[in-house]
Amino acid sequence: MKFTTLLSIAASALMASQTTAFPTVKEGVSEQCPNGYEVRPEWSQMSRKHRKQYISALQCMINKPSTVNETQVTSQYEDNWYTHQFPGHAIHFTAPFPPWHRHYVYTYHQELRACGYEGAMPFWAWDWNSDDIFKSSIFDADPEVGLGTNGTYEAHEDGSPVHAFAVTNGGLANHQIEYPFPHTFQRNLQTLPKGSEQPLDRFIKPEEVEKVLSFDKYEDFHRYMEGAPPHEAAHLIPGEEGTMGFAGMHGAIHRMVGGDMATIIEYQAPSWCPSFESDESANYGANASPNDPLFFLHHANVDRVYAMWQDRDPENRMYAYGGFTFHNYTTQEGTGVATLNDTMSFGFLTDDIQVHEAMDYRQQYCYVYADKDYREEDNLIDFFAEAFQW
Ligand SMILES: [Cu+2]
Repeated sequence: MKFTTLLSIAASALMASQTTAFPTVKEGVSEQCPNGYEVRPEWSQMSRKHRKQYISALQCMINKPSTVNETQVTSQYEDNWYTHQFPGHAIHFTAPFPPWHRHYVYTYHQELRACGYEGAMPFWAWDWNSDDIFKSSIFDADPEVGLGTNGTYEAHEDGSPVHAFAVTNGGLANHQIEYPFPHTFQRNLQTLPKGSEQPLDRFIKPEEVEKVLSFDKYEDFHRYMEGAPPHEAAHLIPGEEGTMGFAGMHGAIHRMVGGDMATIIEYQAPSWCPSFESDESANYGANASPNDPLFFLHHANVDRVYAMWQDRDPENRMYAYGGFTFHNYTTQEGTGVATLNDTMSFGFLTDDIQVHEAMDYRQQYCYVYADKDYREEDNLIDFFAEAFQW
């Protein structure tokens, strides 16, 4: 392309950017949020600068020593995984699922900040990308600004895998997980993972989001959004009573991304692990899923759906809460009566909080979520960088 043509494109981009750039902090303040509300962007809306900082911050967390007082975990990056694993029965398929993960994602964002990331916590809007989910901009091989693509399957001559579904590109290429046993972090992207009768991308459509927002009762909302464990008849999920294979929008993403996100770990799993086969992509609990950085962008979107549900009827929904406090994975039954004053534990990662402290995301955490037309303000610099290959 001629240089003059590039210049004229650049000039029109400059004009366009003046109408499409948005501030990263929304106007308006409150007593609780004197600096305004951060706008959480979708990954595709982030500036190149922020995506680059995000990747460097992940590297920084990998290089920081563990602050969790446990011997098996060696880095701050793995502290996050460890913290999510141990209260598993209390935070999945139970009432605290939405607020616990809200505070967890917030804590992770603070860690990214301490590692030099200056932007707001991004999300992965699978509902905006549901026509072809694996074409989301989040799957990017770029070593500076990408989170990597699908894993690769490499086999020895006898057919046994070298690194089954190891992610070998992007900013976290070949990242080694130390615990519960050493492996390269993995992805096995498929819309029809083994064990599913129909493609799971049907659960992440905008119509599904619309449906979940229509439930008035908190328990109905959180159950439909989270989904049921695999092989469990979703007998408590509204509209799905007794049917098998209901994944929900949250569960569908875990299972479709596969690998660490679905807790499919190495081919040679230790004896105490449930038996895995390298071509399987079932979800046996997803507790090791924070090993994949996509986890936090996925859960930011889960939180966005929760925020949208609250905003539909703030008076009745902002502090709506109830259901079970414990899920028994063997009997698939819930026990315990959940209340707003229950304590949520984050192990050694951060202080315990009570449920009611994680309800009003705007006033308690000072953020809002971007709309589809939002762009971070320095996208113009991105444009020049791309046009002139800086
Ligand atoms: Cu979780």
